[in-house]
Amino acid sequence: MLESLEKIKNESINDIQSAQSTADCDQLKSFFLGKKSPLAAVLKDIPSLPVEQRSVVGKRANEIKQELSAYIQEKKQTLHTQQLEHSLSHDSTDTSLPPFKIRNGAFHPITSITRDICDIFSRLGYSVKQGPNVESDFYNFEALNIPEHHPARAMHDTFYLKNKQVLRTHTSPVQIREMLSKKPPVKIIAPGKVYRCDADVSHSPVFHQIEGLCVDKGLTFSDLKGTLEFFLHELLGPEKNIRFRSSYFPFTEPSVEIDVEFKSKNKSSWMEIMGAGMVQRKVFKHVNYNADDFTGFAFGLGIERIAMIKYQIDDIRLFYENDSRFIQQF
Ligand code: FA5
Repeated sequence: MLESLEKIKNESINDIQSAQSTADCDQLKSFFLGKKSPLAAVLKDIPSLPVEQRSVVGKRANEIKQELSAYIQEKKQTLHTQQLEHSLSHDSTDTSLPPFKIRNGAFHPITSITRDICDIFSRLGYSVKQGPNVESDFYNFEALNIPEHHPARAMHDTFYLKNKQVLRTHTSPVQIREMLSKKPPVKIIAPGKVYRCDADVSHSPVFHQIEGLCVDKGLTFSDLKGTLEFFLHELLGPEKNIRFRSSYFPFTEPSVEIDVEFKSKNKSSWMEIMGAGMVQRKVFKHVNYNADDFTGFAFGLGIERIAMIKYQIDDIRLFYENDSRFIQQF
């Protein structure tokens, strides 16, 4: 038995000597010292030896194990030093090259404006809610008083999915979700992406809106006007001219659209930024609110349009090109 132990040792040392890399050493270590190694097989057989041989063979087997382990470690260290010396003398680095410039990150203007808007409404007591981007026909249209075949569906260039589902065309479905889940009073804003089959310099197929809904006893159109005037002057500055135009939405009555003075390069005009109005009684019916006890106002604004006004950008597509030189300006 002692002879075969010495044979294992000599063969192992021969193999270790011919290892070419540190990875070879790792492989040899598990081969010679692992659970399935020839040495382990000897150790396993010790109980079957005559009693007087057991301690001699066991002692020698453990000594060989330690010797091989130290030998592999030494070989690995030698190879590691050789590899390092080789790469230092062969791989060259030009230390005279200028360092890479690390560019600072910046929030996308849509993100910072969304945060500013949420901040202003939080100060007015609104809480922030979210809804799914894939909506059912019920939440996106039906409950907002836009039944099938209603001409107002044509106002939304909708991406239809299977099973009467759509990519939401506005954030207004969050109004319905909130009212169905809670009794009045309600005071929420809901930022998020919306989708329409529409594209030019001021329209994008994916854009961002923020919905607002306030329901309570005795709210009037003056509350709507006061809230939105306060909000827009906080966001864009007190000197900014805004105007309310009467409009139509099936889910509000009366309805308005709000335009903000828009100066780009050397021309000045108006840009429509949001729709708003007093919540339609039929919408309250869908969510089981008593329209004789409660009134409410709602609004939905386009965040890109606000960013265009605030930063005097005249092409909405610039927001989505992910050019870091554009984003770093804000
Ligand atoms: C609506 O989406 C209504 N849900 C808003 C509303 C909510 C009215 C609550 C009443 C009560 P409208 O389709 O007009 O309305 O869109 C609202 C705003 O989103 C627009 O004023 C505009 O600022 C922005 N917007 C609309 N379409 C696009 C588009 N394709 N790209 C970028 N912004 C858009």
